[in-house]
Amino acid sequence: MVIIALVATSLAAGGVFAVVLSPPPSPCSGVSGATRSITIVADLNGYNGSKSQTGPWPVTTVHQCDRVEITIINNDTQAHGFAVTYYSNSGLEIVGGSPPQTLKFQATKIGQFTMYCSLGVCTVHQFMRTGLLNVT
Ligand SMILES: [Cu+2]
Repeated sequence: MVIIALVATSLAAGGVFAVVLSPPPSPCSGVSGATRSITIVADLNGYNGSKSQTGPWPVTTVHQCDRVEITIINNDTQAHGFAVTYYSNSGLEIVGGSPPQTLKFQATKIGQFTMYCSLGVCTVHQFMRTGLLNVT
């Protein structure tokens, strides 16, 4: 009787786990979306002059399933990073004097995502923490 109860419990739990663990279908499967090109210039004024802004900067809005291409131009002599929460947490590192780099991803998830410098050592780091990507 105990054994039967245990088997029944594990089967029930297995069923629950199977439901929880099966990945949801991608909201963008089969959807190519529009391409959104964004350019960010990193220099001693921050990202696109974010040093002189009080709120989030730069701010950009795309639609869900759009293909986002963010090009980072580093006009500084020191290295800067560029990351986007959820979409690219590790981000890019652009050494001073190196060619632009482009981060590409499909905006599968709706929400607000921070665009920020993923290197903590640059001298204008405090101005590179408030970029905002809205996915609507
Ligand atoms: Cu930094």
